[in-house]
Amino acid sequence: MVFSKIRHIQQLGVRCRSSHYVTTPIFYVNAAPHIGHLYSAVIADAHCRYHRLRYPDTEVRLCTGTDEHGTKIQQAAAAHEVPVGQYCDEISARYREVFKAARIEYDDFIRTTEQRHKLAVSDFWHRLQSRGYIYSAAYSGWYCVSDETFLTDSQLRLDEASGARYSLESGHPVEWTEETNYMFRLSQFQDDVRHWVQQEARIRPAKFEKILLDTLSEPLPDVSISRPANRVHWAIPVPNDETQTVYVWLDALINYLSSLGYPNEQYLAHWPPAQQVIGKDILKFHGIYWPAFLLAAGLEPPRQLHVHSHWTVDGQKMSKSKHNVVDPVEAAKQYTMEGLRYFLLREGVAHSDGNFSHVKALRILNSELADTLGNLLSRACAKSLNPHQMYPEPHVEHLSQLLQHLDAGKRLQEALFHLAGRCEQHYEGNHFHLVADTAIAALHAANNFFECAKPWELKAGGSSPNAQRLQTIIAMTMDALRLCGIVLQPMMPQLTSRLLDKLNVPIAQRSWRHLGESFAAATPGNGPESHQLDEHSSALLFQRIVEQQDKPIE
Ligand code: MET
Repeated sequence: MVFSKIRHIQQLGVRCRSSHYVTTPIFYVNAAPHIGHLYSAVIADAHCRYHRLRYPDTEVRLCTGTDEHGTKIQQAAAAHEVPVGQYCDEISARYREVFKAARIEYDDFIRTTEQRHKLAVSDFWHRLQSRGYIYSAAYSGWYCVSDETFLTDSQLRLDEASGARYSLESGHPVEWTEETNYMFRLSQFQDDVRHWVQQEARIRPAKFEKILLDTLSEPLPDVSISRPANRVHWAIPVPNDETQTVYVWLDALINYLSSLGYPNEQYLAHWPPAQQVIGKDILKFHGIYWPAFLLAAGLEPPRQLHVHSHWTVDGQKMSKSKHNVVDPVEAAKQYTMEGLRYFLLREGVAHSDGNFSHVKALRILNSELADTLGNLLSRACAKSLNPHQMYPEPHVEHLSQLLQHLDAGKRLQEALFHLAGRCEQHYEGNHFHLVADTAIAALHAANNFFECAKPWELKAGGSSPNAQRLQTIIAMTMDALRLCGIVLQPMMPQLTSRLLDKLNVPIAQRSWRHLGESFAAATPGNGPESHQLDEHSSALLFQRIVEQQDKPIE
């Protein structure tokens, strides 16, 4: 039925470009955003920016937003003595501010308190109900408010001394709950979900596929999908039963549909999501509940889940009680927002937790962005070597001389020659740290080439062989900067745009396609035509961060 709808829409001409729909989780508004939230958004944003550069004919769509219902939000608003609606508005706005500062280029920011979302939830509920997947039952179990989920005995830890129970995974307390709920027949989807999980590159990294398969090796219990309205009032009412409200996770997951306009058929132009970026703590909801809900509703589940790990701070878990939660706005004051984006993508790997340490951030940003990338641009733009402020063309004889007889020239050519291919491969797997490794290695090669070629021993100006050799060295250096600038755009959109502006590279020549076509060092004479640098842009890309005297270095 879904597929016949897709054909129908294609016939209407709605779907003219292929779509690549990417989502971040929608974030709970019970507290202000921290770097873990920003990290999810930065991954999704860098992925989408790469996709737009690499596949310009694809319509890339990125959605994010805030998750605003449930007990946890009710309690947080009460603790702050603010009406819950106002509380949601305030925190949701803070997410938008942080994402704006971090240049998260989203197409939609959805809030689950919006009317369009409520309509989608109601329609989805009807679908599940009319297909016979919902029933009402008395239910009792341990509910974890912080995780917003019921947990089974094997997911709990009992504190012998106090008799209290806690979620094994998150450490948060649980409470015994007995109520009448609507249940979803999750148990019927065991095989279908397993089949979905096992498809090639469905769950990445593979370690998380294994975790899901372990869960699926035990029989899946049916799951409660409503709560009594007198307990959880800040939620969407169950259609035709005002005594119950929709379980916050069912509500939240449906955002991925409502953001596309569901139940209006226009959503099919983008459905299913090409990639959903999630943190490992919400794997069960996206890797088991979500595909089951969709299959039950007759919709196609997502093509891929990209699961990332968490951040520790100086080796410790981030938590309010330890007062070590890193606020992205504060961190950006020290590192700049581009620096913070770079650090998160450079240091974070999907399969294991990253460590956020100030010392490491300083070391990486100073050595890679200031000393390696920034310094090379300043040197190539120095008035003493480049008095007319040009991005020159290489001279063919000098180019072949530098490439054939200078080892550092050969190494630079080699690094640039493989740059696009290697970075492409890394971007395809969201291995941003490897993209950075590859680009920084090419920039090291360019710095080394610059050192070995000794341009300061050559006299600028005129058309002497010396001046021509100097121009060639500058041309090759600027090519390295231009190519690395292009590949790093998804990770640092603003810093690279300043770099490419300074080099006066037209916007139309900053796409992935231009990496291969205009590689002067590998294809002599094929680089951009000699042109003036942009005098209005600064050659200072990234200022070294200097540790304040009074702040101890841990
Ligand atoms: N609000 C959830 C969280 O922050 C994610 C919901 S994604 C549908 O963990």
